[in-house]
Amino acid sequence: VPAKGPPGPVRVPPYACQRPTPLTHPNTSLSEALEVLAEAAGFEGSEGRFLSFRRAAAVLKALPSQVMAPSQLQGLPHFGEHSCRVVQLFTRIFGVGVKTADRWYRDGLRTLDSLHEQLQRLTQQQRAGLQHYRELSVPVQRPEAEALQQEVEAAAVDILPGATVTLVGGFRRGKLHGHDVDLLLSHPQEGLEAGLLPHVMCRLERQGLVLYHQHRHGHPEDAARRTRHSHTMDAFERSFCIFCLPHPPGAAAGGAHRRAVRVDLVVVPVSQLPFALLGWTGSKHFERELRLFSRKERGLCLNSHGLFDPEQKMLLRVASEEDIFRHLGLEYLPPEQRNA
Ligand code: DCP
Ligand code: MG
Repeated sequence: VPAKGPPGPVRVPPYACQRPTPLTHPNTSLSEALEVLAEAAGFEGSEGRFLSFRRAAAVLKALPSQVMAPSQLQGLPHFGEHSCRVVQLFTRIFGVGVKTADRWYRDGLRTLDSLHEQLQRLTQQQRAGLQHYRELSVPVQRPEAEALQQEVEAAAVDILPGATVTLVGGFRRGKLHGHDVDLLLSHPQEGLEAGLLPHVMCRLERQGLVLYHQHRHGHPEDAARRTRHSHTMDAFERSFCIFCLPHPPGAAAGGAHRRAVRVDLVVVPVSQLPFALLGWTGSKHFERELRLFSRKERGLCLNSHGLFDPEQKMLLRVASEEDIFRHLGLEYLPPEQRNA
């Protein structure tokens, strides 16, 4: 290999699911800038621009060396209007999406204080989000997430021996901090996981761990139908929670400084666990491209419940995430290479 001159063009496959994307890479500042632009476009409701920026950022993250000519990236459109910033502020509240934030903005609301004066506008979830806003804006650290996983696992195993609790989301990809803690509950014997979650929540509430929670019933038995119609939202039983950390770092254990953290608990029948693991590990962009790749390149429908072949009209059976990559004709990417 000749060592002279600038590095030649690197071959980058078009889909994020076709290439490894590590957590750390040499183009952080550029990719972060592009992600800011993507986020801004998303908030403006411009899905097309959101995707273009997000895709460019993801490509940068997969490059093995630093980009030498950032001039290629010049000429990107401006963003950052006042309305955009306010909408961004509101959507950082747990339970508030772009639509709600936008409606509040058009109704003249500009600050969190103005929301405190209009609590009747807010759902229970949004009130909880507003109440714990400051703490929830502080990233969750990896040791905190692992401590919570252990608390939930201890409760689950005590109620149902053999129950499993898996830390997914960004932490499974190796991230050191995140905006929430995503946990999958399951049991090696199909069906035994049913009814577990309410008992776990009761137990954790008695331990004083739960500041807020909202239960959603699941319909995982609809998996086949949902996969056929490629629904994006999954149908697992789920609890949207705000937990109080067992031992706040930096404060005396058991002290008054409780620290609120967003937690999602998702109940998964073991037959769907590989799909749920794959779907809940992210990144969101990786998932989006993986599903697009499955549909466009392989004619298969993938979601967190299953993989459906519309020609054979059947769900493909798998025992692991590796099996899913194999079915899709993709080289296996471990969680830490799905940081697209
Ligand atoms: N997910 C999903 N359905 C939902 C919510 C999330 O399938 N209703 C998926 C999308 C992500 C993964 O679960 O791939 C985790 O979602 P997060 O929003 O928690 O994203 P991360 O964990 O990657 O980021 P962070 O570290 O900020 O929590
Ligand atoms: Mg997460």
